[in-house]
Amino acid sequence: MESYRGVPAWAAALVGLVTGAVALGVSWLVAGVVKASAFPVLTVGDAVVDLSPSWLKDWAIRTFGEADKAVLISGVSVVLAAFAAGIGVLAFRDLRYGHAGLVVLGAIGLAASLTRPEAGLLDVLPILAGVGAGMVALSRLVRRSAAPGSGRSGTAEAGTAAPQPESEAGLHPAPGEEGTVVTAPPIMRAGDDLRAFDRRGLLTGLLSGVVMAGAAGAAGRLLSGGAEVDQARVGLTLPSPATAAKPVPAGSDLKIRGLSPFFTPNADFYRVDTAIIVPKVEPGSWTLKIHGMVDRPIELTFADLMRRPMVEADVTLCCVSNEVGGPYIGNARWLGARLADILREAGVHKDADMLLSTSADGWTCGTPADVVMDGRDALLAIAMNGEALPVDHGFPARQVVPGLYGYVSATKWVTEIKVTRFDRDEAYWTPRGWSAKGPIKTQSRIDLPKSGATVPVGRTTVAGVAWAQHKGIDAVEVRIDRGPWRQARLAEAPTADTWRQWVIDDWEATPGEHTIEVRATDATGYTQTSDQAPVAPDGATGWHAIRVNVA
Ligand SMILES: Nc1nc2c(c(=O)[nH]1)N[C@H]1C(S)=C(S)[C@@H](COP(=O)(O)O)O[C@H]1N2
Ligand SMILES: [Mo]
Repeated sequence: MESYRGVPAWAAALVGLVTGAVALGVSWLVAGVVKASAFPVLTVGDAVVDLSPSWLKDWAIRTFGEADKAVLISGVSVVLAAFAAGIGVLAFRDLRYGHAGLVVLGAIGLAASLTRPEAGLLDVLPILAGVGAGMVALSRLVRRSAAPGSGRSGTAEAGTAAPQPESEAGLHPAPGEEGTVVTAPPIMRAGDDLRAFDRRGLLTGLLSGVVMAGAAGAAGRLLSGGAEVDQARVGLTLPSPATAAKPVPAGSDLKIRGLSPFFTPNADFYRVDTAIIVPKVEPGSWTLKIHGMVDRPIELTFADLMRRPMVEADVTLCCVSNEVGGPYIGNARWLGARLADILREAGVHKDADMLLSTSADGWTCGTPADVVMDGRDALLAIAMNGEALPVDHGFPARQVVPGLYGYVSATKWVTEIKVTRFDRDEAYWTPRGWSAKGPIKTQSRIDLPKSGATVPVGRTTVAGVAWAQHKGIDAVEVRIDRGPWRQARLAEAPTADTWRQWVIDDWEATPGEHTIEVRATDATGYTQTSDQAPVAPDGATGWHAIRVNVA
């Protein structure tokens, strides 16, 4: 048994960390080479997302917003780093313990990878390679940093075969070893007993480990095909629409500073999904399978899709997780093929009521078939605001259905639509505490002034947006300090499928604290309820209210 007890804990922990980095780097490299469906660690993150209880996920989305994934990855990384450091410490007690630690890490990675819906057998390879590389790195690092026999640090030959502390114990006993007379402190001090701790060997070893890990990881990322997908996306020439969008009336954008613009630029468009790294789907190999309760299953290639008559439509997308007054809503001009036409070609059975769509990363979504077939602009979209779908927003193709929350309609990176029934199939969020069906609730939001802002005394503009997709907004009312409701002036909107801006420009703000509330009435005559409902299971209700300080 090899034991190197004279090595300080920080050095042992560093050895563990670099071992972990090498293992990861090599596994990423192999993932890139074999085109595995995901990178290890990120799969662990994915598994954490899927296994987390809904309250935790909801809390994370609420607390961290769009940074929720970064926070998750940081969390997984911190745990992993602590584990790796522990492996280093163990390895200096007995290399076999360190190796066992790596095997445990690999087993966690395997469990996470193989339980992913998109998992293939190939996903095993990166993890096996990573564990193997980690073992080699760990053995080498341990031996390099604990070279006995010199009496000085830094003289041991880097990368030489393992020193044998036992065999040399008579001459240069390793500190702390049973039966020796050396009384080395467990933590090294400079110039002190350096016989078992080769500082230079350790540092050069760590350095080469870091370089290897970085190079392997970077190569893996390159090989994973992301660059090709970006190229394909940028090189895409969009077909011109067979059906153009309804002209946007002149007054649709009030162009008030601080008010959400009528069209949300792609770069500012909210993003919600369960993907930790977004699927990079090459349009050349993308297909959409339509099967299940149909007369003729269909498989569309991207070229097939591009040849179909294109419909342009302005649709406001909204997330069910959007709190009253929240940011998870955006309006865009979409370009795509009409889903209903494609489904009609497949021949949907009369008793089918659900379209269960699946994304390239295995997420699923259940959309009521009648909604998609009722003539609204339900699209298989390829473009957003005049450019190919951004990768984050579903390149090369996604669903867009006006009037339904994103989790039941807006599948990004969509690759499959199974025509089925709600009483036979369940989509991703349904067993996680969200309603199987999710029509968008009529809502309104105050964009300015900002909540908590201090505004000057006198005439003050209050403005925001209101939405009731596919019904349309008929009125927006605002009240100050629970006084009488006043009608806001509504901006135009091309169709009932988008939000509408609204404004009050004659509020004479008086000094002090004021509460501003808003409520909308949709074209069915329904006025937003003041009852506050949480986002789960089917969307928040209540009036958006803000407080401002006038001074
Ligand atoms: N593949 C996939 N598509 C998805 C999701 C997802 O997690 N995975 N989330 C849905 C949800 S909950 C919403 S609100 C919309 C958000 O679309 P966006 O990110 O383009 O704004 O995408 C939908 N499509
Ligand atoms: Mo959502």
